[in-house]
Amino acid sequence: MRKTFCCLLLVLSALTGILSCSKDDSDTRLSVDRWGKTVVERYGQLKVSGTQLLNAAGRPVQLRGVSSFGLQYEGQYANEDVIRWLRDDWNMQIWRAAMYTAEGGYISRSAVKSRVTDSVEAAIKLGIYVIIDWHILSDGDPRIYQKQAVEFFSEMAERYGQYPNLIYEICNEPNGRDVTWAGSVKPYAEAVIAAIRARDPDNIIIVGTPTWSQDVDIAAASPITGYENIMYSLHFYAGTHGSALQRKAEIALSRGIALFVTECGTSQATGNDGVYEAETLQWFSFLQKHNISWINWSLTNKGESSGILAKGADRTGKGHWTDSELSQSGKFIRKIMRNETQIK
Ligand code: IDC
Repeated sequence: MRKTFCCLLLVLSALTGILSCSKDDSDTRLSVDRWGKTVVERYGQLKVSGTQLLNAAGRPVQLRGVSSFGLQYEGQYANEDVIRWLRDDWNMQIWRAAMYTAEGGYISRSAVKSRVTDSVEAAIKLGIYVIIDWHILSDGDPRIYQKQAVEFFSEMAERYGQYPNLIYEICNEPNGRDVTWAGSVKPYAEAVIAAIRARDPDNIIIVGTPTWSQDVDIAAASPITGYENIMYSLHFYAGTHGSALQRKAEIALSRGIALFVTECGTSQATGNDGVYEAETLQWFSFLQKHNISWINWSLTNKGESSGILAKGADRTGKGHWTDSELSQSGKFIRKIMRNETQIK
């Protein structure tokens, strides 16, 4: 009798094990689950509550993905083949279309916009999330091209606002001594957010923060009010930024704003040196602990150490790169995204 009881207990615990496993697999860290459901089919319309990014069912989610390189330089990868490959081989849940404004980007060459719309349309088809990144960099004050930003985001919101796949990142990295939160970034953000919200009531809008998207603590002291689903970007490069920046992130969280790491690198902030694997892993466990989504910079074969492709990798834009065409950083990040390296 006791034997039968024990057997029954064993069978029961095995069953609960199987059930809880399948529950975990169905809704975490997969671009497409074992039943063929894409991440957007499972999570649906994202929203923000306090410091947390939530799926439509109200459950906290962490997204992980890859950023394009500057689309004006290597726009050939912003296509369905490459994005599908990253979704299926890398388990990528979100793609960031980095459209520089200056440095030969949108302001002087508006045709680069088609690389953004190609990205968005591929992401919608493939059921992943996509960030439209207004990539200010050498033009450190977002107000310089505010008028163009309002026009651009109005058009994007009008065209794609009804799709839950879309996330807006309205100023990559504000920078410069005179570029403050109160004087530049916040008023710029309020203007662009108003234009987006007139056309898209709910998709997430991510606001850059001063000092190359590091001063999240300053933004948190005076956050944007009157709108739902606003997040703030935090950027790090593992060879340059460590515990001091994590401390700023913790202050921001304690003040109640939601953070999104829309760009991070395994190198130094130059995009080179490293790869700083141990430091990157430490950052990823910090982000996992706080349930903060992250996107890795970047898909390039330029030969810089932050890039995920090796220098000689195929440049035609067909994707399907072999292992030997990946850089050290690419191999490292791919394993993490495929859940082969556990983040503790
Ligand atoms: C870098 C590229 C590099 C390029 C430079 C200027 O990696 O090849 O020459 O831009 O166009 C950022 C920026 C991102 C930078 C990256 C590395 O958002 O555009 O890309 N970085 O320097 N912030 C911190 C680091």
